[in-house]
Amino acid sequence: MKPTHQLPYLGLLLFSLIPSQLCEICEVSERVHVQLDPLLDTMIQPKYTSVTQSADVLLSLRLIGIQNQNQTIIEALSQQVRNTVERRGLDLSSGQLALIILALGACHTHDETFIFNQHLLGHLENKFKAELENMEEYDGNPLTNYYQLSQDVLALCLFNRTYSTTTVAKLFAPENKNYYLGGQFSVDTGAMAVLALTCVSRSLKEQPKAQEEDLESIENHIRSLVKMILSEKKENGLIGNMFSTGAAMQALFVSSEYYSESEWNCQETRNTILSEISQGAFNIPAAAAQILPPLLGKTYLDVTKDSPCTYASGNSPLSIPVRTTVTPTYSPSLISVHYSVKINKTYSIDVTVPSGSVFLDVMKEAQKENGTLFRFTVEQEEWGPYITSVQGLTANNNDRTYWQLLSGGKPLSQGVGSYAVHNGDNLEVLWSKY
Ligand code: CBY
Repeated sequence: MKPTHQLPYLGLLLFSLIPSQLCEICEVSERVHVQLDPLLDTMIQPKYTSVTQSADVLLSLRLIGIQNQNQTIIEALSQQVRNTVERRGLDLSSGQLALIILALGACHTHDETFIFNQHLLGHLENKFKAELENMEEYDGNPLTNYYQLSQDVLALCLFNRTYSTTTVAKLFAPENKNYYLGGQFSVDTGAMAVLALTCVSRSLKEQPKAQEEDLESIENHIRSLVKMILSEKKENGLIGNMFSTGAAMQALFVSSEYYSESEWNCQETRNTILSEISQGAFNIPAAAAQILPPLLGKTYLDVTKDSPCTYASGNSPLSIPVRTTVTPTYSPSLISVHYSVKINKTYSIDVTVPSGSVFLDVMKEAQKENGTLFRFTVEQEEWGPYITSVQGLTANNNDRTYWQLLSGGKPLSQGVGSYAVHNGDNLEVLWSKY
């Protein structure tokens, strides 16, 4: 009799072990930690070009837990992030502020006092409110996007601030158009939403009088979003594209009760990512910082865990490699590419640039040759330069317009600062709606 009685408890125990087990199975083993060195090398930059780059890197390093001898690096990053807040004040988008809070709040350090003294969570509540007001005024379009709204809810939830769970349940319904960018389900966005909703559902369950209806609808949203994320899995294991796979892995780690083991081969995903790393694919700080935590089994939900962040397997944290500077010794040859600006009409030009140039160099060269047709403006974002206007026509979130980048008619999965152009490329910037 006895063993049968215990079975349900055993089942429960095993069930509660699933999420952490899944991370451990997929974690990069200590033996191959050197394969992560290129990421750490990319993340540590002498100068970060956007306000959130240093926050992204700080959050990532704190989550994975690095060796004590590297603490000065962490301290310098934290100082930079705090300076940003003091310099920029409220002139940050909601998601940027949320990311900064996650980075400063990670691992319970003295930075928590800074969050408190500067009332950062109160400011975030206001910014989240402003996003909702904008949605009411502009046909459901937020000031920023749903990736950032998810970051907002995640930060508010992790730091136990007030927000309406009914609003969250309504806002994050899987059929909402904001999960789609250019008609395509955005894996990054869906994954960040799963992290936020998981935090909300876990904290609802802890409350004595759970709001059953909200909880049920939030759990249904998580289930649907996980399905949508898994349906973007490619043959090689990537989910969406290379740059959304890290967020997708985090989402799948925290939601393992919503899919079966056969639906995701985590090792395959990890191995493809490791091989991409060895080919230099994650060569900008944001890309490196976002892929590192899930490779070590960490997620953004670990930010406020009780135990301070230490490396998942206990005793051997990563250390930052000594920078190897590579000085190019070759003199570049010239390549020629075709470049067009498309609005209703197409404006084209052939330009010559040194080999090794990126999309932005082509745009600059075209602008030099014809400052009317090819003039453009650019802003520094987390992932590098972002084109805000061409020929004076400016992207606008309220009407979901932007300048889309294409090569050979296909949308690029890299920005203007990182896409390396090839001889004979047919590059386009296309006035589009997402
Ligand atoms: N982060 C954000 O607010 C951005 C959220 C994000 C989903 C983001 C991808 C994912 C991430 N991890 O940060 C996102 N992109 C969004 C929301 C957008 C839209 C921005 C406008 C808005 N409403 O806020 C928009 C306009 C649809 C968009 N991205 C455009 C583009 C193109 C930029 C072209 C330009 N004008 O300069 C581009 C190049 C796609 C194209 N072919 O035109 C693009 N994005 C790309 C490639 C990317 C990926 C970058 C990968 C890389 N190696 O550089 C991306 C990671 C990201 C940044 N976009 Co958007 C998605 C991917 O490929 N997985 C939070 C905040 C705190 O920083």
